[in-house]
Amino acid sequence: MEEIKVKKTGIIKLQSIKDGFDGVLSIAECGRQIPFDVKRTYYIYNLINHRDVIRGKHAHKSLKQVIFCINGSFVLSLDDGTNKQEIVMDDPTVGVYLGPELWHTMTNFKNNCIMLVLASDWYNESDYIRDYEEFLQYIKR
Ligand code: T46
Repeated sequence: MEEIKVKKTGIIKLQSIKDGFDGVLSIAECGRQIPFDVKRTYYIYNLINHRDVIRGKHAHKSLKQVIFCINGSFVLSLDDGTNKQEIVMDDPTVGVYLGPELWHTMTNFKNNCIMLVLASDWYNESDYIRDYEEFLQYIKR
């Protein structure tokens, strides 16, 4: 995976145990690979590969997350307000840390893509910034 230039993010590589024809087991532990205690897990699936299919398009005020692509692939677009970068997510052993105040968008879902997200807190809509101009103002404050 390419080097990440955007701030408030980072690559998280999981330990994987390959078991020949019996598959692969990948491990994410809080306080080790995951830099926060996980309070919520969610996964997103049944995604169609169409240019109009887009998820994310928001930032969080304080939530920390790690996103994985555990099947298929998608493109994760990151924007810290200054730098922008696109990352192809296609390896179930590689996660991306999504820190607070990071605009993120997911597109280009292929091959029965499944996203798995580990989050530091329960769902709270007031933690979301869903308007890009508001995001730019928020990070300038
Ligand atoms: C994120 C990216 C990576 C809940 O009620 N509880 C939940 O835990 C979540 C995650 C969502 N929802 C509701 C809120 C919306 O009414 O489910 C609906 C769809 O959520 P949203 O449009 O935010 O989905 P995405 O894929 O754009 O974003 C999700 C997470 O919400 C977000 O925190 O960072 O995945």
